[in-house]
Amino acid sequence: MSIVFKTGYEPLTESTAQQLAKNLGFFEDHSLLYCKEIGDGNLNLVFHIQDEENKSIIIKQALPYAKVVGESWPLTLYRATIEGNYLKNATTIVPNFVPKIYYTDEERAITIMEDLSNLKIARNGLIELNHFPLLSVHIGEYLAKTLFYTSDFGLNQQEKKKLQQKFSNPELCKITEDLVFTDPFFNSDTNSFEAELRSDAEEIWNNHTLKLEVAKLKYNFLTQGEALLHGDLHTGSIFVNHTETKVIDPEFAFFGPMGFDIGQFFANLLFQALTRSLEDREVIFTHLHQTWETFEVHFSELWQRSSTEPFTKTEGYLEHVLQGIFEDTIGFAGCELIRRTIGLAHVADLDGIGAYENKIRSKKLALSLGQKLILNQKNLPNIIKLEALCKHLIEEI
Ligand code: SR1
Ligand code: MG
Repeated sequence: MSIVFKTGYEPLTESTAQQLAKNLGFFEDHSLLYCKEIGDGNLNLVFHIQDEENKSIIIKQALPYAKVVGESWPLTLYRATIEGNYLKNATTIVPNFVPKIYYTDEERAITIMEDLSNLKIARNGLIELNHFPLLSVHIGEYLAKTLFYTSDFGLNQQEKKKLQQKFSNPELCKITEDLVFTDPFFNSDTNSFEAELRSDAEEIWNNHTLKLEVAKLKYNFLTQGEALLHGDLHTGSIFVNHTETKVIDPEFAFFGPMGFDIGQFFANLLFQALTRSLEDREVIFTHLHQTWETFEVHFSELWQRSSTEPFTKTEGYLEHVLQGIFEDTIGFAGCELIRRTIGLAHVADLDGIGAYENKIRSKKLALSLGQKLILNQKNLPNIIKLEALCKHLIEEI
């Protein structure tokens, strides 16, 4: 199938991206530019453009199909507008944790933003055992502020409903509904896994109790518009170094359950916990603790100080809300662990493991942990219990 483009939309090439950057005044006409397409994600084109004085920008363009599958999977260009709107909103809440946005063009599905190539994609850095001491403190604060200030607690409830309309994102939500919450739990064509994992996958497909819990989590994702989510907050959506953390790629943004963003981040940290040696594992558990603690501290502080909802003064309400978010986080993390292991769009934390036996062992661990999290959302009241469960599993398998 070949794609017919709407007027005004044309996928950029390295050459047209440079020309566009000049036309928009980012560089002089006579500048000598270096441009490279560096997109390594599943969906978009990303151009890095730099002049001879090292001034640089990023041009990101949505493609009208899912790059990871090909033109047979058409996909709305409107996701670029969603992404731009999310980043503009986040700039007002957490300016230090998102890239600067210089320009957006809805028709061409383009976002021009700050070049973050002095930072590293968190997933790659963690795989290389780099230390990012502030990663989890920053993400905990990012989560608390972005979720609180777009929820019915931190935003005028009429304004929240209006904002919700702006972030209606059905096509991208459907990807998550299918790829995270449905396909991995059935014998679906989109799944992909090694032959050695077939019995583990079949166990999942035949586990009625597990599927009932996944159905409930999916329903939660479909119906609970608690706050504006990033919607795809895995470690590939985070740039980081020793001092800075920047969240990118919010094209899946929509109003959903708060625990989804936290759960995705948790799951992608857990891939590291499952694949590292004993001594390198501890730092990951520290990240998990720090993420939740920082989230809880900031969220509670905002609740006391800036809430617009009269019932937030009612004793026990905050604890009830936090407990609900934590339980959701655990369940959503479980789905993400399973999905990245046997579903579509795997992670380098697992697929990049060189020794085949280790890779299969780690994947079995991820599947087992994923199931345990889904089945024990209510029996894992805190990170200490989650950590104990992971350690027990790693020793067992
Ligand atoms: C077809 S898109 C596959 C995945 O890539 C994105 O990063 C999301 O995680 C999505 O599920
Ligand atoms: Mg992405």
